[in-house]
Amino acid sequence: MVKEGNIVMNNQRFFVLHLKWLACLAAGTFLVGCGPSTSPEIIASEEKKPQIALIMKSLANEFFSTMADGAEKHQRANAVQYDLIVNGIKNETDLSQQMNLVEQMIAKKVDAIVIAPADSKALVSVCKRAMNAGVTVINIDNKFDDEVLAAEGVRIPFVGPDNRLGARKVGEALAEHLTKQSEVAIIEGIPTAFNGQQRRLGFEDAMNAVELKIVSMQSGHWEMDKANNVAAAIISEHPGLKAILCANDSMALGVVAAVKAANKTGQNKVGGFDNISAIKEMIRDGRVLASADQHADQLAGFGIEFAPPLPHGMATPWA
Ligand code: ALL
Repeated sequence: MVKEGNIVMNNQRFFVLHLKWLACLAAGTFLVGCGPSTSPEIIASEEKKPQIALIMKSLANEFFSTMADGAEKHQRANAVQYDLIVNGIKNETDLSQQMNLVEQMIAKKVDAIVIAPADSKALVSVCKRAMNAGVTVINIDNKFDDEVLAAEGVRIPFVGPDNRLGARKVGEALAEHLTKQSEVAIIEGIPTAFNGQQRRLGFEDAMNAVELKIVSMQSGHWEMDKANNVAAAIISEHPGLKAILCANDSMALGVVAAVKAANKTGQNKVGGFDNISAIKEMIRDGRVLASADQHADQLAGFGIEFAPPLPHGMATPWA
């Protein structure tokens, strides 16, 4: 697959990392191109257009509002080919609301569901119900758990980035500013999210590679306030702490505030993941050292293009 993510850093040194976008079947192993293609096949206007439902996580997180905007743009560029229904949940942990959304989309008889699951295990069975009802399911962003997919006997294609590699690159960027045995902390996402687990592993890879000391690893559940509380406690418990790596930028915002409240700006370096707009500003002024950009605006579009009810060859509204 083809689209790329970037690592962004402040202007002390700038480099771009090409994160791979992976598309694979649960049991399988193929990489598929989901990039721009040619000659759209136009569906005759009297035919019923496929209805695609995008089901995301917390719309309070800019990552998902950007994803929604990108998906709507993609639909406008392919308006003759499909209709889009955009759904999200209120907070990161509201699994039952996300399950309800899947049920509602089954009842609505949509043709395909493109889902960024809030949990890698809990949403599999409702997606299986959707498939049994004849709905195509495409998994984006946060991959479903392979063991649960196998236990349920379903194969669901996944489209998303290499989270471990992205996090490793963010960790390496931070590590360049630290010396051996410096104390660092990791703030994880929701522990049952596969992409959160991968990011934690990527941060650990980078820290271990240069012998930095991970003194604390705790979950901020993807949320700013929770990460703020967790970071405040870690900072006071570890006065020698040098850096905090965050599995997403919402949490990095909370950590930057905790660092400021402890008068440690500059002493505690911060890394994030997503490159949301508030973080771009902090990267410019050095409050955050690095973040990974996984192009939220394009991710849903690539998932939609992978949905079999649609003809191949859609217009991609981004260059
Ligand atoms: C992940 C996304 C984003 C986001 C996080 C919080 O699945 O990749 O990093 O910030 O969910 O919901």
